[in-house]
Amino acid sequence: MRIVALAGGIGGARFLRGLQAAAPEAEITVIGNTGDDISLFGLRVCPDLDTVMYTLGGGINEEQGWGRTGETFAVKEELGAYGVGPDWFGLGDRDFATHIVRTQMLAAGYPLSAVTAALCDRWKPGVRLIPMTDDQVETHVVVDEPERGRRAIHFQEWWVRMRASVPAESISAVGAADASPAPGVLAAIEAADVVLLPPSNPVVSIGTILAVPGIRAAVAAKTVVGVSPIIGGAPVRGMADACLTAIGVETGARAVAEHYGPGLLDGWLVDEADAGVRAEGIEVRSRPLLMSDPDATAAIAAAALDLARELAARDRPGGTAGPDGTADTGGPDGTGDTGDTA
Ligand code: FO1
Repeated sequence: MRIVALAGGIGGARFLRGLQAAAPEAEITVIGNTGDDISLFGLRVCPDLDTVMYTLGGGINEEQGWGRTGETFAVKEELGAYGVGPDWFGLGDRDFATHIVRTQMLAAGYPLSAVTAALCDRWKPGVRLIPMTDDQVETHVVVDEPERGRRAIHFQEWWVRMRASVPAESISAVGAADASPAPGVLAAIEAADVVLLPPSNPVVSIGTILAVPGIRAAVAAKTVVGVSPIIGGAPVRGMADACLTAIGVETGARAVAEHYGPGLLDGWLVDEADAGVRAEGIEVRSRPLLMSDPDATAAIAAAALDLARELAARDRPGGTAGPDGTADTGGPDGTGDTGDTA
């Protein structure tokens, strides 16, 4: 079975670990968000790519969900001693090595997709991790603070230094409109049996990936199942509510489904707290969505795959979902015939 997942940072990476457990035989391609990328101290930092790579490769700081386990901060302290900032972004010594290797390879002319593949040669995440684009895209946020007035700042400054405490007047993926999908992205989507939208930030993670020309249309042509990052009107973690408010979308499981739209989403998993949610043209199912432990996460991923199989069978000419919702013809699991004899 071929699965493509669009992933952002912490929530997306944790979901992917559950997906691997739920579908150990599947060929999983992860299209990673690069809008969070930032240049610091002359180095290119790719938070969402690294979070997926470290989480699936076993090097993540589990409590934080980002950065390396067993980290030290001697370099950060020395930079501080020189008065060289910023000091609000916690780069550890081990993490610096990743950014040095990445920056060195980028400077040598390798595209980000090749750099990411090279870094993954070490970490062996068990998925193919491709950045959404090799072109530079950065999410910037316009804020208006009394003492400093209106200005655009990098997403990381808003997210990490300000904790999204200052309302974002607007959020834009700078460069996205002129970017091209990285090599392999469109082919992976087209070959996929199912595309999953993990419970990543729908605006600055999934939304940014979909903003790269060509990706949304390619995804929309497939069977797509998403997992709500909002439970009972609040984000499970992070500050997706601040991002949703910035684009005028209510912080709710239904509102996010409608934001993605029935043109994109075929299925949508919501938590039991949102069991009554309906969204026009989208098959909504409710189940526990808290990724409280690996087994719970694997069960969520399995439910997403089951829904995808059911919807793929329903949408296949001549295919019908059986009474228990299982596919009665060949489907994403790749078994059986297509059901038609033509
Ligand atoms: N998040 C924080 O809240 N504080 C940090 O100091 C911080 C440092 C950091 C360093 C490397 C990295 O890959 C991620 C880091 N993050 C930090 C998380 C990052 O801001 C978010 O993971 C994503 O950009 C949003 O998904």
